[in-house]
Amino acid sequence: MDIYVKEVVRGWKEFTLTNNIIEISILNFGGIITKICTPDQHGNTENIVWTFNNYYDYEKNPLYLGALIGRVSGRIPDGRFKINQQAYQLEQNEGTSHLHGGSDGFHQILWDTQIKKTESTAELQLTTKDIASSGGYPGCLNVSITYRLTKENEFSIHYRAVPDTATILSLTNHTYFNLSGNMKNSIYQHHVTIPSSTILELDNSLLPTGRLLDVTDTAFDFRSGALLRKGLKSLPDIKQLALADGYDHYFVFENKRSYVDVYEQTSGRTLSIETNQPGMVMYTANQGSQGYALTDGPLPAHYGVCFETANTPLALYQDKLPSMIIQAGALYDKTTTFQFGTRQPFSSANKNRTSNQ
Ligand code: G6D
Repeated sequence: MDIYVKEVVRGWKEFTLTNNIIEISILNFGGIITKICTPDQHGNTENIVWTFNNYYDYEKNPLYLGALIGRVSGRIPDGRFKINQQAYQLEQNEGTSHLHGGSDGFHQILWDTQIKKTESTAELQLTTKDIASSGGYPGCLNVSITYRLTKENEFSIHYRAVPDTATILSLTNHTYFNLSGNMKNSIYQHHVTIPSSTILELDNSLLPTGRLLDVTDTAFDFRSGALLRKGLKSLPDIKQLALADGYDHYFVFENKRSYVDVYEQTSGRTLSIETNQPGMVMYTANQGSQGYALTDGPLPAHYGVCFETANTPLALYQDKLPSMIIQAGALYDKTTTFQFGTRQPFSSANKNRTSNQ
C-alpha cells in the first residue's frame, strides 16, 4: 500500500492511494476523485472515471465531476424546507430549485486532509466545519469523510457528520464511471443490477412528482440485471427516460444494506457497490461532458454513469421515506463501498501475454 501527494494547481493537492493493482487519485478541493485506474480482464490498467484534461475545470465544475455532494444531493423544489415548523430558504442555483448543496456546496470546499497507511489499507480523511448559512442551511456541521483503499481492491467512502443545529443532510459522491477503460466505448455494454422495485417519478423540471412508480415490465427494472443499452436505445418511446434524455432517476432500496452490481462486457471489469443509504440516483451523463475536454476529449451523451447513493429530497415531503433530518448533536453515519474486479480472475500470466503483444 502507498500514498503519493503532489501539488497540482491553485495550491490544491492530489492524493493517490495505491495497492499496486488499483490507483485512486483524489483532490483536497471538493474531495474530487480525479482518477481510478484498474486492470481489465487481460491485465490492461486503464482509467475508468471521467477526468478533466485541465485541472482548472474542477474549479466551477458544473458537472460535479468526481465531487463530494452536500449538504443535500439532488433537487429541492423552490429551495424550501421546514424543520420543526421552522421554514428555511436555500440558494436557488438551478432555476427555482436548489441543486446539489448550492454553488458553495461540498464540491467547492478546500478540505483539511490527513493520510493514514497500514500494511493493508491506505486512507485519506477529509474534514471541515461547514459554517452556518452556507447555501442557507441552518447551523454549523462538523464533517469527516474517509476514502479508504484496501489490499483486496475495495474502495470505501465513509461519511460522518454532526450538526450543532438540526439540519437536512444527504451526502454522496458524483463520480462518472465508464468501465470500458479510457472512455473507449459508451456505457451501452454496462450490465447493471439494482435491487429496487420502485423509482421516483420525475416531472419536466426533473423534480420528483411525489409518485413512486413500480419498475415491473419497464426500462427501470434492473432487479435481474439489464444492459443500459436496452433502455437508452428505446429512449424516445419511454416518457420518463425521454424527460431526462436517459436515466437520472432515484431508485428506492428496500433493505438496510443494498448491493448494486455492474459488469462491462468489452473489458470484463466488474464493480460491486454496497451501501447503507436508502436509495440511489443512477445518472447516465445525458448531456455528455457539455464541451468540457476530458483526458480523452469531449464526450457525447451516455459515456459515463453516476451511482449517487444517497437519500432523496422527496423525503422532506413524504413520511414513508426515511427522514433526512439530523437533529443537533446526532451522528450522520453512511458508507458506500466499491469493490473492483474482473469477471475472469485477473492473473499475471494474462499480463505477461499482453505486455508481449
Ligand atoms: C444534471 O439532472 C442532472 C443531475 O442529476 C446531475 O447530477 C447533474 O446534471 C450533474 O443536472
